[in-house]
Amino acid sequence: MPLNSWSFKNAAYQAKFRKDGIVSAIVISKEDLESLNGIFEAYHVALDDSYFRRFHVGIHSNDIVYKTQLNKEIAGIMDPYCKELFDNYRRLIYSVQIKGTGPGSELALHQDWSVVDEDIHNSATVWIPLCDSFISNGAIHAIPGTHRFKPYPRGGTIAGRYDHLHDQLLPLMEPFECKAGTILVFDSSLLHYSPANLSNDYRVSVVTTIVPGNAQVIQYYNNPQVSKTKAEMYAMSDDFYLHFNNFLEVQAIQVPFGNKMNKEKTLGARVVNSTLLKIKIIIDKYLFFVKNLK
Ligand SMILES: O=C(O)CCC(=O)C(=O)O
Repeated sequence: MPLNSWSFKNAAYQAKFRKDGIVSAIVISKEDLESLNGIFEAYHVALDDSYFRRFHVGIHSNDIVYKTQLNKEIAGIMDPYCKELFDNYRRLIYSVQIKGTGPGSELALHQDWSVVDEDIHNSATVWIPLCDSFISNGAIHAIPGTHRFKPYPRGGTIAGRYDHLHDQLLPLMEPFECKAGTILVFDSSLLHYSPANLSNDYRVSVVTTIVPGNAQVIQYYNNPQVSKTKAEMYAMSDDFYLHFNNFLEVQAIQVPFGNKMNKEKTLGARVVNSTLLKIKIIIDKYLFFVKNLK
């Protein structure tokens, strides 16, 4: 684990997270689940049908009032659960994601963006499905253990190192089916994806990110005209996703905001050999097991 980590209060969750980088934790109450569903419905009545035929990410909205209100309302329900689960953490904003139905709803293999300097800190995505999440409606799949790989900068202007290996890595992906209201926590650097939702109903999830209590939130920015090998680091506020409204612009013209830090990070090379990567994943799992034998 990095030097400065948030942690689970529950030792068994913490040990599992160290090993796999993903933990299916507690399930929120039925009443709170109903409230979250009610909040989703209240804020999304006007969405047209196309939102329910693809994967929609709430923070991509440019509507700051919508994002601010949604964050506030979800916080009222979810913050007590975060307090119960985690130590030494701060959370970024809450939002929702809609996994529509049909082939356009797949979310291909990826790692989530870096939001802290992962040489010293770690961060995690906290994801709560508002209905049961199972394989045929696109359960999250992940390759446990891949959060231990050396971290490289990730972000909107940086091509994923592994994204093109989606098909080759599929056999190593494990499904994490969850009951409605389960709090699933996964390291931001974990390799994961969710297949297309082939059921008849869209699936909504609530999502946030947690970082260590005293970690600076950051974003990486790479302009290939300036450097092909380094990403610049920007200090961001905890609520930067509220103000970030150029997610969908062409990567290279995204304008960074926040305060440029006097720090650069070397970009990781695109991984070319999937067989070597698979062997590395298997050996790493074995070494972790051996090291932790008591
Ligand atoms: O909701 C899903 O199906 C996938 C979510 C995900 O991969 C993410 O939030 O990074």
